[in-house]
Formats: sequence, structure tokens, C-alpha cells
Amino acid sequence: MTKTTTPTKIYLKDYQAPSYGVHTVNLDIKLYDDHATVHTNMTMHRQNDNDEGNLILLGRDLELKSIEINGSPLSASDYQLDEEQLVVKQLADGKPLPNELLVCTEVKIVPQKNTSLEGLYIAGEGDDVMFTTQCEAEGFRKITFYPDRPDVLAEFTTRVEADKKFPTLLANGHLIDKGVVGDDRHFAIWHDPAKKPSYLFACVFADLAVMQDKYTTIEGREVLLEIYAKEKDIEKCHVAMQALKDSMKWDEDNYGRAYDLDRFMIVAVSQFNMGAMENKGLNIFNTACVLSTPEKTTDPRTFSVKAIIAHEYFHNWTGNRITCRDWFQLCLKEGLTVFRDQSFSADHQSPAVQRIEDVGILRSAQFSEDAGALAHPVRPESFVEINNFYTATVYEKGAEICRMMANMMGKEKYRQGTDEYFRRYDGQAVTVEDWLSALSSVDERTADFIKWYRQPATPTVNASSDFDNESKTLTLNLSQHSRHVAGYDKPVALPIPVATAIFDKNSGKILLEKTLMLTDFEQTFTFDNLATEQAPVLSLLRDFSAPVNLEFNQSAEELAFLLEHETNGFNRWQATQTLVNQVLKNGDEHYKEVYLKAVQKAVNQLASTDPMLATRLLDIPSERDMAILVNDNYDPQAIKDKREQLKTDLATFMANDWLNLYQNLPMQAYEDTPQAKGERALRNTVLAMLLKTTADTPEFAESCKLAVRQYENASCMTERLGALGAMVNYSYPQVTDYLSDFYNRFADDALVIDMWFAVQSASDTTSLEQIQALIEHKDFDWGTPNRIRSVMGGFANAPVKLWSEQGLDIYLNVVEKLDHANPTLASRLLQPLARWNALVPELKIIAQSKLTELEKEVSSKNVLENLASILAE
Ligand code: B3K
Ligand code: ZN
Repeated sequence: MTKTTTPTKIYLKDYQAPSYGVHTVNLDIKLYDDHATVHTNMTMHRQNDNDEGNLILLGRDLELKSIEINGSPLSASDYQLDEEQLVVKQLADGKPLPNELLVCTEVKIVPQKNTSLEGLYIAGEGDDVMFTTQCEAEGFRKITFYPDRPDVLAEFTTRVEADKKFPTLLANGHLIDKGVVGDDRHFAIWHDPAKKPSYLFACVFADLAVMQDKYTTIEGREVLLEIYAKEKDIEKCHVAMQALKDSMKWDEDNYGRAYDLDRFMIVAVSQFNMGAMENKGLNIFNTACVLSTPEKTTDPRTFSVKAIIAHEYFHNWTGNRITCRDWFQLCLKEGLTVFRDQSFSADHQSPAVQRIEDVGILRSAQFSEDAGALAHPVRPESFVEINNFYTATVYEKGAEICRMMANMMGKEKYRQGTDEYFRRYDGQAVTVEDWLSALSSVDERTADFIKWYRQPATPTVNASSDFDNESKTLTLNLSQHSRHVAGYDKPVALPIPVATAIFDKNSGKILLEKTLMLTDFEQTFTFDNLATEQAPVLSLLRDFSAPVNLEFNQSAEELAFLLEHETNGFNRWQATQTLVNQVLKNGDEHYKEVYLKAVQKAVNQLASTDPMLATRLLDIPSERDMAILVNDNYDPQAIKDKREQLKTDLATFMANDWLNLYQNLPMQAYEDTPQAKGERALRNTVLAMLLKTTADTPEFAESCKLAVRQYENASCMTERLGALGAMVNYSYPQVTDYLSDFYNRFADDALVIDMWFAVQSASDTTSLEQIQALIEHKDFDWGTPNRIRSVMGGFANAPVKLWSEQGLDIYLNVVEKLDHANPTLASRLLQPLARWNALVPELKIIAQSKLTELEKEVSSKNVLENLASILAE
């Protein structure tokens, strides 16, 4: 592949509003067997009378058939057209462009050949084929010439026309007309009264079934709710429908936001690059994020279906009604909306478990990003390809910033702040500064949080404490530092809320609770007259009050004390993780002993009352998570060995507990309650531990029987897949029979077959040859990102396999193959490779040479931008 153009970098500091805005746009999209035509009529206006700027319409991969301005056709000499844009400087007669324009264009596109899953694209094949759109961030310009940028808001009317073999014709807003065209074709016209940027445009041509329901908003609007999916999948939409209604109510109750159209539609698509998309009134969802039934969907997946439904719905206010001025402000909608969906989820399961899960994702996906070559601020300052910035930093760290401010303000003030944000900016395209200015009109301390949006890298907070028994004074010293990332200003001190509790050692009771604000590089806090006989125990960063790495030397006994007495569930869990980290880092035997005893006690205590927390207490960080803390000489095998050893120690230490625990959790009829989900999670973890402890002993056969029984009698996918996973991971001799059984049982369900791929690719027992065989399997589908991720996700989580000559060849070959067909996905696959530079020298040399070789073979700006950053380290 040869490179045609050098990708250009664009900068936040260069932002300029466009000369022309759009009032109304009428689209007429006609789909034919081998192409589509798009007629666009738009009324445009100069935004500023004194501006004499050109008319700039962005467009890619479009065949321009005609363009007319104010009734006069333009010929090729009247405009400049290149691969990116069409620029008009004057009218056909040489007169300057007037302030008001009617611009009419006709283009031809070929969605049948569009594999990028961006713009109007083909999804599926044969009888299952459908056409749908993905416009965020810059896909609309692959449909028609348009000022395709988020600060241009317009009222859209869309006519969609196709053969009657596509009975489902959808676009944003309300259906205002439909009818037939000749014998074989038909059309529908949709009008969206809400002004929106083009990235929220969507349309669908398909043959789908629909599930309908209704919701009456707090303002009395009756909304028709529709979920479209393939006929065979339609019964799998109940969970999503309920989640949608719950989300609508939640946003009314918690943010005072009601839905604003008469219709809300969701369409399930099998070929989709991410989870879902919040197009106005017409959300498009990856099937994996909308379909769910107990028999075919695991509990975590079902939970994330609900969370993603909520996330996309919440975008209607945070993203759609108030949108981003430019793509640098992406975190404005994404960070805030993630914070909102996390809060919604926390209201539907134990808040502690929710926080543990959110922090788990933050640490593994975002802290690793901050620690590596792809580190960037929550609000980036430059990019080549915006699709490379839909990252954990923008989403998850962005959410943490909102959370810190919300906690600091308190519930009431935060609500006043968000009310003010909606009051001021509804219907506008705004910036992070605007968001902070609304919040700081209620609490001026929030203004300082702009620093968090600007500065990359995870801060480390160091804590040390001292207790004076005579005066009963506790002194706590806190300091912060952040890695200086090349290309950015020297780090400044960030405002870091450190939620703190001081415990009396004797009674286990809390003496004092307070959130300390660390705003300088170093600060000392004192607490006088504490009513205690001995040095109290401190619990810091409760509920993970800031996205930082905390370094605080606590004894093993203090950590065990916190596991027992902390009332904050997150910090109870964190105590186990701190103990684990001490063991993994320093091989400390004393910490190990205390950890094993404390965990054993807590798990047995919690198994019946809070089985989900009990499950989480058995967490041991993944090999990839452990690698984040290693700055150089990262040896994947050494990390794997240490982790494996600790897991074996835990399994052995609790050898007499596993069977009891398992038997006390008998399988029951499926229920979707936190308790039942907790029991299923614990049962699966315990089953795996049972197989592990009994491996190579005569009892192994008995453990395997339990796994087989669980597999065969499973009431739901969580139980069946849990059993299959245990068999795969602990080499049950007949595992291939069960893998075949699973495959045959669910052969007609792509989402379950994804699990079949994933359970194998994620297993330690799977060799690189077997991974390659999965990639060559007849069901490995290069056009379906879910399938690709089901193999590559597990592979990327196995650093020993990945960081080898053969592993890199296999992995990078997939990236290279996707570079042209689906650059967004190809580029995303590079993320786990961003820390190659920390590897031990022998592996580093291999990684560098493989990545350098790849650079010569690829041409998409997505992959080139990320590779350049990775190799620049
Ligand atoms: N806004 C979309 C993501 C679009 C990604 C474009 N590459 C989904 C979401 O965050 O809700
Ligand atoms: Zn989002």
C-alpha cells in the first residue's frame, strides 16, 4: 500500500467558526442495488456579516454529479474540489457569495463497497443485508457535501427511498409521509424538529421486526418507543426496552431532563465498530449491546446492555441538545455521560460493586493509556484522526473529573450546577470552559478542575502520617506528582479530593470522616483531640475519590483491619488489592499470610449476604494491570509467574473452603436480581478455584463432574459459560466435546459464537497456533468487529503470548489486514502495544522492529497516527 498524502494535524488553538451555518437541510437518499444517490438542499447563512470567508463543504469518497447555488449551476471551474473538501469562493457569474444561500448538490456513493462502518455502509450479507449509517465523528461527509462539524446545527428533513425488499426505512425524528414509487420501490420522509449537528444524523434501510412500547414523560409527552432487530432476535429486546424506560425516568428524577420528541427508536446492527451511537431519536446499537436473554447472555453483558442503553439515552441532553463546539471537546459529552450512566448503574446494583467495576476499567484501560505512548489529556490539543481519541482517557477519566466535582459540590449544589448548564447552553455547541463556568457559578472551586482536562498522566499521591499520643493529634502529609509527558507543559498541582476516614483501632468505629482537598504539591493536615487510646487507622481515597495512584505505607494488619471495619465497600476491596500488590511487588511473605487469612475470613462471611462483593475480594489484578506499574525491564513471563504463584497460594490456602462454598450456592432458577447475580458470579469463581486446587490430584475428576453438571443443568448463559471457561482453563480432558456441544447448541447465534471464540482465545491453555487457527476458522468474519474482538481481546490480555516474535506476527498481521478495510478498528487494536518501550531489552528489540515493519505496510491515517506516537516513545 502506498501513502498518498501526509496526514495533517489539527490544533485546538486554531479553532475558527465556519463562515456559513445551515438553517435547514433536505436530504433525499435513494438506495439502488449497486449504489445510492443523495440530493441535498440546504439553506445556509453567513454567521457574521463582516466575514468574507468561502463556502466550505466537506466530502470524502463522493462522486459529485451537480452543484447549484441560488438556482445557478456551478461548473468545475467555479469551485475547488479535492479529496477532503469542496470550496466555493464566488458565484458562477463571478459575483461574491451572498449572505443567504440555497445550495443544492447531487452525489453518487457506493455503500455496497463501504467496509469502514462509517458513513452509509452495508451490514450483513445475503437475505440479512441492511444499510445503516455511522456519522460520528466525520462520517456524514461520506454521504454528502456538508459543513460536517459539530458546531453547525441544522433542522433535517430526510427522504429515504429503496426497493421494497427493505421494508424498514428510518431516519431521525418523526415520520411525516410514506408511499410507493412505481411497483418495486417505496419511500419514507422523516422530519427532525431539533436542530442538530450532522454527526447525529442516521438512516436505516433494512428488513427488521419491531418491539414497541410507550413512555409518558414527566412533562406529559407520550413517546412511542421502538426497538428494531431481526425477526429471530426481537424477543431478546425486553431487557433493553425496560432499561430504556428506566433511563428516561432516571434522567427526569436525577437531572430534571425529559425526552423531547414523540418517538425514540433503537436499531440493532451486527456490524458496528463500537457499542452504540446516540443519533437523535434513532440510536443505532451493536447487537451485542442491545440483545439479551438469560439463556444466551451472561450477567455482566446484560448489565452492560442496560448501562449502554442508559448512556446513549442520556446523550440526548448531554451531547445532543448541548453538543460540542469542536471534537477537542469530546469529553464534554462523553465524560459527563459516562458519569451519568455509572450513577444510573450504581442505583441498580450495590454502589460499592459498581464503583469497584468502574475503577477496574479505569485502572486497566485508562491508567495504562496514561502510562504509555498514547497518553493525552482528557481534552486533547491536537489530532490527526479524531477516531483515535475515543479513548478511555476521554471517557473514563473524563467521567472521573465530573464525579470529583459532583462529590465536592454535594448532591444539591451539583444539581443546581447542571440545571444552570442546561439553562444556559441548551441548543448550543459549547466547550469544557462553558461547562465549568456553569458549575462554578454555583461552586467556584470547580473552575480549578480545568487543570484536570489539560494535563495528561495519572498523578501519584504520596501519603504519610504520624500520631502524637499525648496531644491525640494525627498529622497527615499528602503530596502529589505527575509524570511530565513529552510535548506538554510541566505538570501543575491538580485539585485532588482525598476522602478520608480515621478509625479507632480498638472499637473499629469511625472517629472522623472528611474529604481533604489537596491543591498544592504538598500539604499537611492535622486532626486534634481524637478520642482514641492509640494510633488510629487511616482510610484514604475512599470510594476512589480521585483518579490517582495512592502510595501509602500501611502495615498488613492495618489493611486487614480496613477489610474488616471499613464501611466504604470500595475501600474494603481496595485493602485486599493493596495487600495483593505488596505481595506481587515485593514477594512479602508477611503480607501474603495476612492477606490469605483476611480474604478467607471475609469471603466466607460475605458468601451468603453479599456474594458479589465476596467474588470481587478474590480479585487478583490481571497481568496487563500489573504491567502498568512497571516502568522498565518489563518481563511478561516474570509477571505471569508471580501472579500464578499468588493464585496458587490462594487456591491452596482455601483448599478446604471451595467445595463448601460451591455446595452452599446451589443452582437455582434464573432471576435477574443483584443477589442471584452475585451468587452466580461467586459460584463460577469458586468452581474455577476448585478445579485449580484439585488439578493433578485424584479429586480433579470430582471437580470436573461439578463443572459438567453445572454446564449441563445451567439455567442461564452465566452458568453454562462459567462451567465451560473452567473446563477450558483447567484442561478438563473432555473439553473439546463440550466446546463442540456449545458450538452446535448455539451455532445460529453470532453473539454466542463470539463467546465460543473468546473463551478459547482468553485461555492460558490456548497456544499461538490455536489462536492462529481461530483467526483462520471458517466463522472468523473480517467484516464483523465483534468477531474480531472476540479473538483479539483475549489475545491482547495474554502478554507472554503477545510479546513474542510469533505473537506479534499474528497480531500485527490482523492490524495490517484491517488497515484498509476498517481503519478505526485496526488503529484501536494497537492500543495494547503502546508500552513496548518498557519491555526487557530482548523483547523490546523484537517489538520495535515489528512495529517499524508494520509502519511501512499501512496507509490509513488512523493507524499511522497511533503507530507514530507509539514508535516516538
Ligand atoms: N458517541 C459514540 C461513539 C462514536 C465513536 C466514533 N468513532 C458512542 C458513545 O460514546 O455513546
Ligand atoms: Zn457516549
